[in-house]
Amino acid sequence: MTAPIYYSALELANLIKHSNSGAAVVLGGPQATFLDEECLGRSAADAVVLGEGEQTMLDIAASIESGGMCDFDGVTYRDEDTVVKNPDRRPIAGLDNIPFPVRHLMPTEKYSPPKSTGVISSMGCPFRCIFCASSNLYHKTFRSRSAYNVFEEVAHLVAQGYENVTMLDDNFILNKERVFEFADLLEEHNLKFDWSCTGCVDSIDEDMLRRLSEVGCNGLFFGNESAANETLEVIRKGFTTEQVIAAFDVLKKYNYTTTASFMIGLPGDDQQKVIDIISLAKRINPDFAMFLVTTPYAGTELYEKIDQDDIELTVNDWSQFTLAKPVVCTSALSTKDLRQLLVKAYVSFYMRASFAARAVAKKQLRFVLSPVKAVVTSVVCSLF
Ligand code: B12
Ligand code: SF4
Repeated sequence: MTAPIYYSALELANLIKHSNSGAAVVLGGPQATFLDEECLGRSAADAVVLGEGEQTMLDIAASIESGGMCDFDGVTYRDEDTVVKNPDRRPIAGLDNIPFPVRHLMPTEKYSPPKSTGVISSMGCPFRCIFCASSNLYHKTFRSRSAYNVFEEVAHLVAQGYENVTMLDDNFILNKERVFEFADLLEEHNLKFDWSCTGCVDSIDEDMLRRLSEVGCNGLFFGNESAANETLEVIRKGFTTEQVIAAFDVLKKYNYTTTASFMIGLPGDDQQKVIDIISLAKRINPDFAMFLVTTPYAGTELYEKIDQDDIELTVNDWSQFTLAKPVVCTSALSTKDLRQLLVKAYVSFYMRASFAARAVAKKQLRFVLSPVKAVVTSVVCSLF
């Protein structure tokens, strides 16, 4: 579970337990991992899987089957009236040994074409951005599947009629050698499908972008966050605005569909810094820009040190942690300011004639309008 679905997941756990007290209910995912004891205190669930669940869930099933307890690493569990917290489990070593997801259980026909799916080719991230739970969730390490194993999964997907694949990793392009190897495999086996991936601007180089565009990769997602180098340093992003600008200049050469994400309300943000973010977004001119309000999720340094940074929590309700509604304020920006700036950012980025012209030229209008409409509606609704 993630933060916004926290209460509904706990409610579902209770419903299941109340209708069948013999059922074992196990929770997992980032929010449960970081609030494990609280989850068991607030619900009737039996156990929480800490971090990655592939092996731990199998161990839990085996243990329940043999009438035992979930008393092993990687699990916090309920033992009658007490909650027992075990240490984290060691990260799974060989990711290639994890079977591919059982996608045939997904009713893909209910989703509009093209038939699309996501692939996870690595776990974790070596960086430590203060607003992100990923490195804590995955033991501050980056582990990846081999290029061949990822190729095998996508070959299987293409054979099943998938036309579009998104690499949902934190940073797919981090390990260049693996990226080139993957590209060679796609070319060698003449595998044709549209795909996109994630990256950090400091991980790209022109050779890699050229190579990826040759093998069907047509979209890249970047978290750029701020336009101020001092803020990028505070949040430990590890790159500068100059690198962002240079990266997007190269991306345009290869005709990628780019998405750039920015955060509004980071420590030290004031009106001017947000205006600078909007200007940077227009300067680098991605196909899509996302402006998200800074949200201190459990498991992040921002959440742990909320009172020490120039940022204050104004909402304690996890269901509001959606990135579209301010749950914080900074010393210079109230929650009302943040809401207004969010609307301003979306309106000034998307309501440009040049943006509409490009969307029409790239046949993206349909893709642009629905998410923009959803975000703008949600932001406008939250104003009242
Ligand atoms: C891809 C992604 C998305 C995609 C998902 C696309 C898709 N089709 O799956 C999209 C863009 C939709 C998305 C949306 C959101 N996301 Co997101 N997302 C990610 C990302 C980058 C990867 C998730 C992933 O698939 N990982 C790979 C799988 C294998 O790992 P996993 O999900 O963690 O699951 C493992 C364990 O956690 C555990 N586990 C997970 N669930 C369960 C359940 C049970 C019962 C058990 C036993 C175990 C278990 O076992 C799994 C296998 O090891 C993570 C960051 C990260 N690296 O994890 C953020 C992350 C999960 N997202 C996050 C957030 C905040 C959100 C949003 C709230 C943001 C928003 N408002 O848009 C929404 C929430 C959506 C929802 N309904 O819950 C946060 C969660 C923080 C928190 N404490 O809640 C993360 C950690 C990033 C961050 N900011 O730190 N996200
Ligand atoms: S924001 Fe991206 S680069 Fe930073 S820690 Fe999270 S996944 Fe890694």
